[in-house]
Amino acid sequence: MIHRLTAVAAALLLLAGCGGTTKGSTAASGDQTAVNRTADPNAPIKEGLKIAFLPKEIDNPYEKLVDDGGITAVKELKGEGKEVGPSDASASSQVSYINTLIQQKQDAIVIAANDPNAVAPALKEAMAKGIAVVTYDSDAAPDARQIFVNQADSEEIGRSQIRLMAKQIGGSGKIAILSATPNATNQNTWIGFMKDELTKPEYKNVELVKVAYGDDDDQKSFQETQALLQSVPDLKGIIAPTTVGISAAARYLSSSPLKGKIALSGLGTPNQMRQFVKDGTVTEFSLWDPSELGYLAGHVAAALASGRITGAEGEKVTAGKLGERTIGQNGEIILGPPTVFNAGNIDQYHF
Ligand code: RAM
Repeated sequence: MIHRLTAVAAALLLLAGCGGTTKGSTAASGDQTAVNRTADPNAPIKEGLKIAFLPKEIDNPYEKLVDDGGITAVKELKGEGKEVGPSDASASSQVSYINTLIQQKQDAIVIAANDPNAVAPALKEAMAKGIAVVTYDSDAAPDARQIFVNQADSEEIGRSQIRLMAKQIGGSGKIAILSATPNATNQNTWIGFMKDELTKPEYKNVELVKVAYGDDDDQKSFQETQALLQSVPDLKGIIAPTTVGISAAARYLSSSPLKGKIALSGLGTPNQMRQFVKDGTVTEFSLWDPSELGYLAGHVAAALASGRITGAEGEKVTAGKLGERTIGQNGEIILGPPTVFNAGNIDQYHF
C-alpha cells in the first residue's frame, strides 16, 4: 500500500511538473543524457543547437511559412534549423521522422502533431534521451512534450469562428464545418469550443448539421465542399478552420452559382484568400502570422535546449523581435490574438 501511494505521489509530482525527466529541460548539445530539473534564466543560448521542425505535412503552404519563421529564429541564435516531415497529415505519419531525429541526436524537436497520442511514445523516447520536445500549432498529449507554443488562445479561436459565421448568415440557418484531419488536435479543440459556443441562446437559430474532413488535402477539401453543398441544399455557411480547407472551398464556391450566397469563413492566409475576398466569395476570415508562430517556437526550443527554461508555469522566454512571452498553465505559450481579414485590410498583409 505504502509503495503504491508513493508511486501515485510521484506520478502526481511528475504531472505537476515538479520533477522527473519528462518535464525537465534537456542539457547541452553533446551531453544528451543529462536533464536539467531547474531553469537557469541566465544560461546563455548554446551555439550550434540542432533544431528540427516537423510539420503536420511538408506540402502545406501554411506549415512552410511557420517553419521558415522557425528556421530564421534558429539561425539568429547561431544554430542549425531544418524542416523534415511527411507528405500526408495522417495520424501516424510523423513517427518514423521522430525516430530518425532521435538517431540524429537533434537538440530539439518542434512538432505540429497530427494526432495527440500516435506520436506520444516516440516523443517520450526523445525526451528520455535528453532531446527538448516542443509542440506548435497542434499539440501532442501534454506528457509527451515540454512546451506547447499555441498560435492564439484555443477557446477564443473556436468561439470567434461561430461569432464571425453567425454575423455573416444573419444569425440563423444551417452551417457545416470543413475541418482538416479527424485526429488533428488543434482543429478538434477549436471545434469543441465552436459547439459549446453554439449552445448560447443568441445562436438558437444556428444549426451545425455536419463536420466534414478534407484532411488538409486540397483536392479532398474541394470535393468535400461540393458534397456538403449537394447533401445539404439549404446550407447557409461553411466554417473551414484550416488554411487548406478554406482556400479549396473558396475556389469551389468562386466558380459556382452559389458564390456570395453561401457564407464561407474560417482560418486562411491573406495571400491564398485575397482573390476570393476581392471577387465576393468571402467576406471575413481570420488567422495569426504563421511565420511568427514558427519564430516563437524556434526561440522556445533553443531556450529549452539551453536550460534557460524547463516548461514550468511563469518562466519567461525572450523571443527576439517578438519580445517576451510567459509560460502559462500546462506548459503553454501563446503567440497572440488572431487578426480578422476583410476587403478593408487584406491588402496590408502579405503572408
Ligand atoms: C492548416 C493546418 C494547421 C492550422 C491552419 C490554420 O494549415 O491544419 O494546423 O493551424 O490550417
